[in-house]
Amino acid sequence: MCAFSISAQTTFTLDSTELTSRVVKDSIDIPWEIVWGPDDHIWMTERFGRVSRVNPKTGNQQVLLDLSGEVYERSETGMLGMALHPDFDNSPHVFIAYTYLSGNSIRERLVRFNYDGSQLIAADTLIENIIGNNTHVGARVIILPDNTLLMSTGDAQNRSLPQNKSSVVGKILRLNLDGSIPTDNPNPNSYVWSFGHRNAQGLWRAPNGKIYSSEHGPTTDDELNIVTAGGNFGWPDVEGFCDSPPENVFCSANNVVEPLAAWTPTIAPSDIIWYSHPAIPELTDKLLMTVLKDKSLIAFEFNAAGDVLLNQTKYLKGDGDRLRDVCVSPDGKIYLATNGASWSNSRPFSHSIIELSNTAYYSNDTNTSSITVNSTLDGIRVGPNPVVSGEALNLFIPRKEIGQFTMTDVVGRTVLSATVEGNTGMSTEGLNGVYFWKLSLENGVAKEGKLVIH
Ligand SMILES: [Ca+2]
Ligand SMILES: [Ca+2]
Ligand SMILES: [Ca+2]
Repeated sequence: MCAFSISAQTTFTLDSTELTSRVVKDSIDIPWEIVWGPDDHIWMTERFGRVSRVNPKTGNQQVLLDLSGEVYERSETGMLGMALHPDFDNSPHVFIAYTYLSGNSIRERLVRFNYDGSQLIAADTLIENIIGNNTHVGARVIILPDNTLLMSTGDAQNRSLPQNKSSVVGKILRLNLDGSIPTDNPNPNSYVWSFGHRNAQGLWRAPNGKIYSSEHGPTTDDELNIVTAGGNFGWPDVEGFCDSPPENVFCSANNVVEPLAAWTPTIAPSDIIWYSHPAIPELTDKLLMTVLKDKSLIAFEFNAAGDVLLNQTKYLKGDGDRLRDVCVSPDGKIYLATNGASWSNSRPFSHSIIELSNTAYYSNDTNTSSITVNSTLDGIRVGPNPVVSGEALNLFIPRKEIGQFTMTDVVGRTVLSATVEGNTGMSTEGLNGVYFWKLSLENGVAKEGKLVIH
């Protein structure tokens, strides 16, 4: 454990690594989602209805979209989850979930915007009219490697809908990126991918291939789950584990998926993200979860398959604010969005984005010289990073230019070498570990970086 303060630059120690915390930006309304963009900026939603790019070095905020006149914001609702298209150079799409009023009814929709380089424009509504409430509206959005999208919806304080598979309430939904229903959904006519959810506000697909969710319980039993196609996660008949006589009856009759972990008293878990980078060894290859009520960051360690939770360690527990959201830069710095001191105290424009970094790691030349800069200035990107061994490594090369791609292992042996033209997929079959790549275009532009395959 450590002393952690968000009010100023400070240093503190995890188990043995000294981290520096720095306020990237303060006086934010209520940041709900932060994601690291391919432009090396933090993309942020603020609940009252704005989307911005925040420069992580200067804190400068560029507003890309202001829907505050349309977004309905009370209590837990507003402009919430956001995901960027994984091939942003060619498909600059931003997917955002937010609540709105239809007559007097609170509803939720998922909208796809286009980024024109300075604003979000030309919205396409992918799904709407999802029943909402002032609380329990889920709204976490992630994109999977198969270019489908998962979105959580809350139970909207309605206990009859999460077990009703014909309703999209209390579910995890799966959509194609154009809003159509994937033909391999459990029911090819339904967005519903898993059901029996109360209010999942964390979703992440880990390099081990598992998709994890965090979920708010009632007065007991917050949960960490592995979500699976067609799975029944129990709510409202089951809270946490199947561990009471009526729950046992329901669980065996309905094949309920139990959580990996449950918390009583509740801690209020929010965003989750996998941390692969070596910069902060205590967190490397662990799932991180920001926690609101308990004001902490929990790191989960799993077995290689990702289906057995080996241990969990709580960090940052101190006198800080509630931690709503997290993103990670490609060079291994962690960014946290804070949400005030208490649930009812939302005090607009008093919230922050905090950077945590292991400064000693970056003062080591061999580390800094090999950090991937995901700049889009020259249009070259190589990713994802990390990439799962056996899955495609994508080279994004503008204007069908021709280049030479090479990749070496840590002792300098060449493991991949090819002449490439335009966007190209490379196989990572048989590779596992840390590698260094270089891509040289015929026009003289060259770029290099570090890649983790596992
Ligand atoms: Ca996030
Ligand atoms: Ca459950
Ligand atoms: Ca239970």
